[in-house]
Amino acid sequence: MGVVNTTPDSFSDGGKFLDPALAIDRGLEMLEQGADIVDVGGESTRPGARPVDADEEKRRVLPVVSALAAGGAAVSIDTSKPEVAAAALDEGAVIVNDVTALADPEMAAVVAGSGAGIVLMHMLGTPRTMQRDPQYGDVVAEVAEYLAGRAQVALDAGINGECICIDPGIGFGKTLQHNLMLLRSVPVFAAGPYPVLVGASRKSFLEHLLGPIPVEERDPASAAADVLAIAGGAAIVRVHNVVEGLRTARVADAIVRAAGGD
Ligand code: PMM
Repeated sequence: MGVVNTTPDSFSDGGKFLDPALAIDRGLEMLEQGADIVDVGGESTRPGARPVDADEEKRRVLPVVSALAAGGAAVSIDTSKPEVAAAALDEGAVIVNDVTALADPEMAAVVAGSGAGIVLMHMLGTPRTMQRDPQYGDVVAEVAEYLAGRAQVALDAGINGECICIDPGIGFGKTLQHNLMLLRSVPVFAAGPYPVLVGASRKSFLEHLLGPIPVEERDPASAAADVLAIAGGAAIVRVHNVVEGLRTARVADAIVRAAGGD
């Protein structure tokens, strides 16, 4: 899954693709580079980010979703607003990536009615508050239990189980230790009935480990996390650099699949 953020303030690509023409070019480039899914977002979820209203979000994302879908991409819309999701699905998006995991009940109805895929992500609190001293008793058990509960909400709303994907939400209300525990526990999440998505790309936990690194230099470190996520059973990795991300995924995947055969 390649990421295109049409926002002024996302931590990695904020401001780069605010012009829809540039965002479309970047998404089509990702498709050509081999991304299976292009994730389009119009509201930053970085720690401390302020919400944007639905009209502004739609203005940012809809031309991009429409052009990428017309260009043959499987587009996922990164939004927690049902109104934005519905409009993006009308423009050809096929997956809703909801970092609030259906917090707005209307979202479940939108997804159920459309037959789209849904990514249910775990977050503690909201983007404005989530990095203020996050606390868990057992982070892996709590995140797993939360995701199982949200998947049940999706099923109860009429969303097909085969359309559900879960995501532990790396960096969303987690300390470095929480992120590391979740990444090493991908097998726990992957043991359940739903495919697992992991978004570690360029996130600040890498800096917490390694010291300051410009975002565009974080891809090899991101790849280390992706390899282990894939070895743990992750089905989708969300990346900013599709060329490197795909090479990483293909090698990791080939090694995983070789296990047991000769
Ligand atoms: N991370 C970001 C945004 N959306 N969605 C999912 N499902 N998982 C993530 O880890 C995730 C996400 C923040 O990163 P960005 O600013 O690069 O989009």
